[in-house]
Amino acid sequence: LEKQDVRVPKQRLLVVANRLPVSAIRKDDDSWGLEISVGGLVSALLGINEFEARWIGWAGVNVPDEVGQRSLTKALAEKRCIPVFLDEEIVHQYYNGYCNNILWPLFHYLGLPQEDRLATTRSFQSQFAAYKEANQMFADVVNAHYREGDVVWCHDYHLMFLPKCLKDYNRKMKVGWFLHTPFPSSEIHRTLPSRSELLRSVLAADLVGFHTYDYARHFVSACTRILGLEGTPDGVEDQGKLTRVAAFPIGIDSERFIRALELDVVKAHMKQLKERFAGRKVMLGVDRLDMIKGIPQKILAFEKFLEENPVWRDKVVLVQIAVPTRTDVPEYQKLSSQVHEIVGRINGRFGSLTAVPIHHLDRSLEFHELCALYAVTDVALVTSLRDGMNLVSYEFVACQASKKGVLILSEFAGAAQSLGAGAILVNPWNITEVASSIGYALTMPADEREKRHRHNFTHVSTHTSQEWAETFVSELNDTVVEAQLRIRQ
Ligand code: ADQ
Repeated sequence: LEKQDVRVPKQRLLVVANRLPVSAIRKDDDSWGLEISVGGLVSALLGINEFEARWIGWAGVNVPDEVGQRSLTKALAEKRCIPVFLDEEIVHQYYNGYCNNILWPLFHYLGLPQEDRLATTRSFQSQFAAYKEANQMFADVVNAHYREGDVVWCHDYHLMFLPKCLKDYNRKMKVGWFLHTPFPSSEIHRTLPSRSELLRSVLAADLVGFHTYDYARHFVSACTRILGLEGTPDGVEDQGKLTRVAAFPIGIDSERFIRALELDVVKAHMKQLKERFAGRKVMLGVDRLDMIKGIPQKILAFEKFLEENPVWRDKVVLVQIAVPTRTDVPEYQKLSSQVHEIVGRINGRFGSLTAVPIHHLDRSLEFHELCALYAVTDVALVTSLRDGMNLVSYEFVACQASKKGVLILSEFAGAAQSLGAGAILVNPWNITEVASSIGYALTMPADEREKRHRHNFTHVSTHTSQEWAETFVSELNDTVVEAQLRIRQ
């Protein structure tokens, strides 16, 4: 077998995402410190054995000098990572501007920025130009490393222009694109000034994937209504070329979480947490601090629950972890102050000298701490206003084998389609409904909890991130083969 493996090199998979799964920090002696972040995508690809994966993306650091670029490229090569160098202005216009200020809110149904229409239009144009320029820079790097037979998998809303740039270089390149956010209704997408150009460039891919069937359907509708193309059960057809469009729901590496619970370090964290919250039920929220996660709405629902149920006031605690992201975008700074203000008010109102009802942490937790927290939780609250999938809900379920806690889950998270039967589904905008669901979850009989948990646990442990990645990549391979066969016939 080993001999065979040597003689037949594995097919290469080029994974292109805005950020590499590595953070680079330049040291005083001009060498580089690299920190790997084991996110969902990394663990998903670790499980794919038949491909040899390479990463292409931005390392999250500005490296203006050639010497630095050369040494970083060399250091990253050992981690199978290839950097795309973006200067500060491009990052500001492309990443902070077009990606995070325009596409992200729009795809989550929060609309386009409206403050000052003229200024917005002008900055929109320059940000879109920077977006295209950045995507072209990614394409240049992919093209420079591409070898015949490689499969190229582009990720997310940052790189919607990339499939077209790649096909312009080489029509034979196998290109897939996957969106991690929702794709909104075509009525929302059509408000975007660059709506047609973006759709057309995504359609240049051979396979286009979404978390849910609904997002895929919205995308096909946008192509038929905005571009006037034909939607088929398999995707979108344009002048005889079919772009396959399908749902590929992501999962997690559930075994990694299940195994972690057996570690002494995690057990020690659990013991500490149990002592800390003795006599109280633990409710948990874990989110990036982002408008889409519905954190203020969640906390207001918890306040309403305490208001209406005085007996619970010293018997329950809400632990809300909200790690700040995109801190240089003003809306995110406003959200952070808003959350702090609401938490302060509620703790002032319902706290005592010895305990407060909400523990709010705005920092990232280390993996083992996070697992321990998931495991000691009685009720998890995932109340995203919109969310592509939401992996926190999956991670919570994976860590609940012994406790069998309850998941309250937004019907606007993609996860509602997979974990809906086991969770309590809520409309996160309806604070009264969320408050009464908290009461229901805290008093749910053990047999009902067990039944709901079993449903969700079976799903989470069988629909893993590895399976997700494998399915997408093998379908991408097959799609192209099919297309080539059609041409030959
Ligand atoms: P995110 O919006 O980042 O992802 P989510 O899917 O919940 O949302 O993933 C967050 C990840 O970050 C989880 O793995 C979680 O453990 C971790 N995390 C969050 N807060 C943390 C903290 N304080 N400390 C440590 N870890 C923390 C985007 C889309 C989602 C989609 C994913 C994957 O917005 O809808 O599910 O991509 O496609």
